[in-house]
Amino acid sequence: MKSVFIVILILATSQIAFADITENYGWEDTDTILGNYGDIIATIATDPVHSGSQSLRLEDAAASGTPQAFVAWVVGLQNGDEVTGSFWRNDTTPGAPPSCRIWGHWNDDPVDINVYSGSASGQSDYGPGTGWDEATYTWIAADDHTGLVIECRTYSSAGDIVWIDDMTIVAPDHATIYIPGTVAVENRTWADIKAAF
Ligand SMILES: [Ca+2]
Repeated sequence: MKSVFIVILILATSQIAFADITENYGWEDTDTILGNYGDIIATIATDPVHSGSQSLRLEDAAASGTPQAFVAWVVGLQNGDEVTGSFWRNDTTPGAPPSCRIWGHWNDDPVDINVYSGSASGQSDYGPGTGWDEATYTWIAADDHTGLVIECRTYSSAGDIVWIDDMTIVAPDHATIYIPGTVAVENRTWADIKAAF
């Protein structure tokens, strides 16, 4: 009888440990991204869309390098935590830019999205380039990192445009997931971009 209670206790504890929270965003509102690194112009589009009536349009505006649009931010992570991110991307140029990938970097400051605490790696494939496909990646928190910024990286020339839609972020329930519209985040570059409109 005692062992039965222990098994039940272990099951109950593991369920608590693996309880997840999920946030979805389909760019059906006016909010675009949480921030950026490198020059990237983020606007709401109405064509193409994966579902609903709007998507996110990302235009590479960087003279060189790979600009990043910060589309989600997870804070309160502990070592071993799993975070899965996905979004649908529209790419109609097989094997050639424009392309995009879901990627991430650690951010150990829970109040400043612009802090960079090292690469967290991301998706390796650029997708088939035949329309909408789902980009996804799972990160495992390690080395005492407490936050993860999830990016859409665009490749690879100024003027390249990609669209993304229907993002889903899953994280342990002791963490907090920020998606566009849930936190007011600005940095100078983003402010400059907005001022240009
Ligand atoms: Ca949508």
